[in-house]
Amino acid sequence: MMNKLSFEYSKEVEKAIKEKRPVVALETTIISHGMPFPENLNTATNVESIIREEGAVPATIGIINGLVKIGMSKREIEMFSKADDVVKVSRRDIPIVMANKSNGATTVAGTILLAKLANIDVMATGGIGGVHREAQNTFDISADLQELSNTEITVVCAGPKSILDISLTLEYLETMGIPVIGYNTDKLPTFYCHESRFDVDFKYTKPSEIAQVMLNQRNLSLKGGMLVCNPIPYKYSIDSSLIENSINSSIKTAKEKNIKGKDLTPFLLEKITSITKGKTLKSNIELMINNARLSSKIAIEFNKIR
Ligand code: PSU
Ligand code: MN
Repeated sequence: MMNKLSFEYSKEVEKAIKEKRPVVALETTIISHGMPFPENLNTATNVESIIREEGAVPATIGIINGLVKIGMSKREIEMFSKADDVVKVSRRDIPIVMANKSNGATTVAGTILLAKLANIDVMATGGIGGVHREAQNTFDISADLQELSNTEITVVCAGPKSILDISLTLEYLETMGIPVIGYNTDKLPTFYCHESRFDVDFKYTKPSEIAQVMLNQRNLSLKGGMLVCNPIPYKYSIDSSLIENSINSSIKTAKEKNIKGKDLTPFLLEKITSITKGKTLKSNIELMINNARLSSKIAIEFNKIR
């Protein structure tokens, strides 16, 4: 199926959309810029299998040779997991990468924008981007937040990434009108950490309840989406006091090396993984898998009532 936007759908996703079955969108920045090989490839493959196992259809989104793919093939995902020339793509990069006929790995912002154009209602990621520490000076606020305020989609994550200023991120989410839902928790999870001292807006324990909130957003034409924060399983949760030093020293190194803009988040994730000898990478993999499961359940419930 090819529309005027020159999107290319995988057979599996095309069929699912035609048959009105639940679809979960997946990003590719986490593959190309968020995890090393081969963990990135294994995680991306496992996440897709889990979504199928749960009864939904995965649509891994990216741009290949300028063509937007809604549902990438195994080979394409493998290529993204190894190549070092795949551009990290947010809203502003999409038309450029398309025109240049190059390859682009979409962030949460880029993915939800494209997923919405393909009529997909749910997306799964690891940790949403947010307001960086010292953003008062750097202005570094992830485009993920603004995009989500403007896109009718539910993003399932393990909370904002621990590297961020969580308090400022919550303020920004409030300003932008994005509901912050805790799944089975009153306390906001923050990526590597099962919980923080911050409260979520509301706790839900059933995917069907979250689907109802989504439906209400639609019926009210609110135009924005919602953030569902699914805590990392206890077993893989890292106490914030144990990684705060690694985070701070990584931020310090980034500053010394003048790393900023879209390079900052990938740099920090890699640095923290190296300092913690892979402990945070293991957590990142497990929380992603956990989010794949929940996102499928929400997509299935929403599909029943939409
Ligand atoms: N979740 C992860 N790993 C990642 C990301 C999310 O577990 O690498 C990516 C997503 O693509 C998200 C991006 O949109 O990090 C945020 O980048 P930035 O801070 O530059 O907006
Ligand atoms: Mn940024």
